Amino acid sequence: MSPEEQALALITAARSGDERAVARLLRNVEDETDLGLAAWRRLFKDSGRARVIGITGPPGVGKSTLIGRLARAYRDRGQRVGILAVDPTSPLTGGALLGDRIRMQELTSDPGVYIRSLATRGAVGGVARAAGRLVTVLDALGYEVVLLETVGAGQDEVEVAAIAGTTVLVLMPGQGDEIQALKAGLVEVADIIVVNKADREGADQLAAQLRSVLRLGLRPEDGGWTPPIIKTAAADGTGLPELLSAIDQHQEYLSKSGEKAARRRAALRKAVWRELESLLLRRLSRNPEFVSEFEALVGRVEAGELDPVGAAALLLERLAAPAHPEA
Ligand SMILES: Nc1nc2c(ncn2[C@@H]2O[C@H](COP(=O)(O)OP(=O)(O)OP(=O)(O)O)[C@@H](O)[C@H]2O)c(=O)[nH]1
Ligand SMILES: [Mg+2]
Repeated sequence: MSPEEQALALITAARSGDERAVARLLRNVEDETDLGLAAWRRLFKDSGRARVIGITGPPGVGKSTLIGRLARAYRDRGQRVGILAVDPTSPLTGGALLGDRIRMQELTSDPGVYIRSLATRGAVGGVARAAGRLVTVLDALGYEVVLLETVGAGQDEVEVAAIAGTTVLVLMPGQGDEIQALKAGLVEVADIIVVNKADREGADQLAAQLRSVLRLGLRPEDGGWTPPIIKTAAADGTGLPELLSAIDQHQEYLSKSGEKAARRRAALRKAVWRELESLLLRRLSRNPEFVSEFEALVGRVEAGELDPVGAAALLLERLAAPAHPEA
């Protein structure tokens, strides 16, 4: 069977509720196999329907606990839920992830919920790219809500946040996290800010602090939406109705303001650009004539005849006007 045929068979199985088919599909998409690529391309046109909610914040603030609560609430609304956890540190044996799994055990037995962890790739942008593709697949397979957990730290996380329609930044009192979050630029990508562990001391102070930070105009570019600050205790469910309604309101704002369409277009522009880059590089590196031209120019740079920019410009010129056109 060709990769396309295999992909089609897997998609059909996944749509009929075969969880192992879903897992195989996602694994192939993440690993960028030929099958995965074929599946992703086929599914792409059916995507764009799910509400994608990013849950980000420093380690240990309660993101997974909150996601468990949200997932249950969406299940109660009769929606299918996909959960992707981006594990920043350990590919397989991550303690945090293991903990998450145990906490999420009740959910894993529910066929309407699909949970998967996503190992971080080395390259910047690797996580964002893989996460984006997996979200597309879950979306197209009919998961109406996709919850994306990331530990807020680097550029990748900010990019992951861009995949989400609604980004929820989770903080907790007593860690000085708010300062770090500000530094990491996370407050700027947050559509909703949650002060979790509100059962602990300092939640009101943290909320007040954040409120004044927002009032100082950290988001001058964003006129239409002021991120609400919501206190929750994910452990017992306090504040969950408020969080759910804030997410609903933000989703409505996204649609009504045209922001949703604008974000989708920006994401698509980026996606096409990325694919163009990778396609171009792959084609060129497989073209023997180009490769020998390339090596020759590297030799001239080595000999001091050219600098790298000059060499690249020459390569580009020759691409536009091949030296040996096939007649
Ligand atoms: N007191 C209190 N503890 C909580 C609350 N929510 C979560 N916790 C606890 O905080 C710890 C961390 O919770 P997680 O949900 O794993 O936090 P996380 O942000 O997903 O952590 P990482 O994935 O490791 O970054 C666990 O022991 C939870 O039981 C809360 O509202 N109050
Ligand atoms: Mg977690």
